[in-house]
Amino acid sequence: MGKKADYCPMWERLGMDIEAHQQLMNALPSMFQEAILDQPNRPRGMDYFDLAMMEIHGARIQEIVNHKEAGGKVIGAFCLYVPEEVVLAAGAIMVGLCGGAEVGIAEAEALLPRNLCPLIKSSLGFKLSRMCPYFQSADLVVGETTCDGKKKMYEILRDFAPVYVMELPQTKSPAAKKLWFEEVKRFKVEVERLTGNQIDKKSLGEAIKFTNRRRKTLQRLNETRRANPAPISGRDALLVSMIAFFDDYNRFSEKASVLCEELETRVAQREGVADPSTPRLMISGTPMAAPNWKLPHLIETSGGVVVCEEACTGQRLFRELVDESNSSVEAQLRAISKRALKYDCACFTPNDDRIENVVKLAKEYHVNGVIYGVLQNCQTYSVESYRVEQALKRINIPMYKVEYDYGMGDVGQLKTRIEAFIEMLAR
Ligand code: BJ8
Repeated sequence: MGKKADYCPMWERLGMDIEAHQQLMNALPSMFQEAILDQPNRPRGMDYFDLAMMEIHGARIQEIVNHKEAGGKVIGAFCLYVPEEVVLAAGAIMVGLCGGAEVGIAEAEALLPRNLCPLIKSSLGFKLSRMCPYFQSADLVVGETTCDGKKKMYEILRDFAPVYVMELPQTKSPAAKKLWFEEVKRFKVEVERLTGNQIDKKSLGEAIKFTNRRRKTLQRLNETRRANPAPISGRDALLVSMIAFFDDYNRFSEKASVLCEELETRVAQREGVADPSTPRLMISGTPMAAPNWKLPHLIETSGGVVVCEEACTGQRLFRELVDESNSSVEAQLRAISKRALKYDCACFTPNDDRIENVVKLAKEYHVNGVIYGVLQNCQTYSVESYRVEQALKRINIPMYKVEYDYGMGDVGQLKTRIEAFIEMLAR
């Protein structure tokens, strides 16, 4: 390996708090080593994703800065509903801004109630503490009217960054679908204004193909996880999903395809990361934004293996494709809006789609149990756990609900409870 690049001048130009950021960078490698790199029998194809995570504030940011210096724009978002195809079609780079670490939470709690979901506090905290180069690079931050905490946080965020909010309906009625289609069109106009680039059917068609290609690769990867033994750990599969939110689309699809080939060979040879008798678990619930691999880490060091994530950092990220057959911008935007409204975030009501989908995934991935993970104070996912549990009971799959935050204080207690659940599954 060559000499490590010095990114400090770049971070300084982005207005980051270099000292505080350095402390974060010093802490991450040992966490990453313990949770990810120390796992036995990892696929070789993970090397790229390890490097991408280690360089997440380095090499990828350098590419983004180069893009900005060449006149390109960067758009950050916190939710899968924000149509990435529109951003790509205008030649901009899209990045995920959801915070998955305790970083900046103290700063955020000076402005937000303490009893708020850690993802919201961490997202604002990353901006306030000037420790996230993605936030610092963003020319526009796109919010959405999903949960109440996020909606109100965006009002505060406006004091610190340019914010644009999309109005997401919370039902799937014909009127709601119409509203969302109008919102997608309004977003296109905003992105064109920001970038100075017109979106036409060619650029939008290509963007749809790029994003679909990434989704299809992730679908292929996840297909392999139906096999027993599981060819890849839940932590590694989550790491791949996390990188998808930051990486260049083409490069990501290429590297993930290489990994898929290796996993398919493993499946054919019945080679896996855990003994075939290991209890197979699905994680269902709130997103696990980088570097929050707390739940899969706990599960996989407690005798289980994670084979599926029913979450935005899992199945929801790649499950639906956009129809590629449309030949006008209007029809393409309609297809983009239709795809998004097939998602089943817990902010929707009623949300039968999600309940049905959890059951379907539990069967398809042959899971023995479900860990329902909710970030503390997330009301929508917490309340919806009741219906999910009832549906799983009907197919005799036990579910265990855990609420957690980004700190380490609850790790011991969570581990004891998760171990007991997995032991019960193994009997
Ligand atoms: S589509 S899951 S990315 S909104 S965990 S901040 S819901 S209080 S993140 Fe999400 Fe879009 Fe839905 Fe997905 Fe609020 Fe709950 Fe916190 Fe959450």
